[in-house]
Amino acid sequence: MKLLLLFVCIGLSSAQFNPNTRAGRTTIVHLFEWRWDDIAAECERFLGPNGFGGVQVSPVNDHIVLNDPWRPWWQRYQPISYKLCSRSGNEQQFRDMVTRCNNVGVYIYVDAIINHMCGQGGGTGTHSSCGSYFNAGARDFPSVPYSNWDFNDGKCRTGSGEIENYNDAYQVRDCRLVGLLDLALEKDYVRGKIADFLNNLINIGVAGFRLDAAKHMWPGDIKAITDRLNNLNTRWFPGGTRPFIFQEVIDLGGEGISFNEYTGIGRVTEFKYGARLGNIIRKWNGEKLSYVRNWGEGWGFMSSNRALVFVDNHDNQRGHGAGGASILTFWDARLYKMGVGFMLAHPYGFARIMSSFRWNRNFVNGKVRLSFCLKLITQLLPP
Ligand code: AAO
Repeated sequence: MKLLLLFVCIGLSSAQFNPNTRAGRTTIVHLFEWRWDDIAAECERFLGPNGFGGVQVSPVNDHIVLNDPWRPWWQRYQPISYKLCSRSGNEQQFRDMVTRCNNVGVYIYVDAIINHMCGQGGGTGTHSSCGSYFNAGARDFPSVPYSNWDFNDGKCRTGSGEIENYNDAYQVRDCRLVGLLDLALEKDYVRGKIADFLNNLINIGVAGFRLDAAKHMWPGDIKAITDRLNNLNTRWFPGGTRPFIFQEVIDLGGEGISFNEYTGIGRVTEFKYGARLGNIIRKWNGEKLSYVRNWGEGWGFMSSNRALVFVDNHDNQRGHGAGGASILTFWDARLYKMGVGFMLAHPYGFARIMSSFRWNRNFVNGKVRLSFCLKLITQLLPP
């Protein structure tokens, strides 16, 4: 009996590391900013027939709408409530996508923004993707509802209220990340609201979550929330299946927080993977492909069964987040294909590939780059 209980416990706790993909399907793809209708069609037309395991989708819930710069992609990382509407589609379209993708064995992983709400300078009004009223200055989000009691303002000890030093684990968890209103995740009430949001998605049929900004949440708080999550919907998954959890923790070494603090809860993004692979493929610092003989743990990466690996992500392919100049992206098409090919062929970690969009690099946040203007002027001038 004791042995049985032990197996049940191991099964329950280890399940969050399992991507829940169908047998033989070993990769998911991030369809960044894709619309729900398009993803549903893509699952049926291409991803299912070609053996993809699943799709990481952009944030699904109500978020701020910004005009300056005009509707940037990152507005979706500023929640206003947990209603399901965004430029990817409404709740009905989301449900339809999950059903159609699940039916062809391609599962859906939601990018969950649970560390914070919108930026503190987000203003007041109904400029949210669902048209919900909010007042960022007053910490008032009635559509959840959250009030000023539910944020970490009193707890952060930096003068600015912002993260000022990444070597201080308290700042990183209790202060604002780039001005984003930091939720008090130790509160039972806040944990409950987040668990309700994620459980709603689980009941609709999703297979797991990317936990955005996990490094900015205390591991104990994340665990308290994931422990409250339902098992997956038995219409598509065996009874007792736990949601897959992968946490965005940027640990390139040298900071106050280590990936190790999170590997007990779920998988963790291994940011060293893309950074080091970029060096090898670009042949920087004299690096060679022959050096990958011990690729993985031998390179100081986390255990393979804890790692979520990727060549680039939605941040570092466009100069946000971390990874550095070595990161391979579609801008270097040949090298990128080599990097992605290597990742798909190598058994280390659970792989995610990237499907994004091309943009004009001469425009930054809606403004024209100076170098582009100068180039244009010299081209227009008579020789
Ligand atoms: C926007 C505006 C801000 C404004 C804010 C609020 O850009 O100016 O203040 O709204 O109004 C995304 C965008 C942000 C955007 C945000 C909200 O990227 O630009 O802010 O939506 O709309 C840190 C976090 C990591 C985070 C990353 C971007 O740790 O969690 O910053 N990624 C996620 C998402 C991302 C999203 C958010 C979180 C927020 O993937 O899309 O933001 O929901 C160091 C630290 C890292 C830190 C980086 C960047 O990295 O280690 O933890 O990432 O700095 O600040 C070397 C080091 C490396 C270091 C790096 C950069 O490589 O080895 O460790 O240098 O210094």
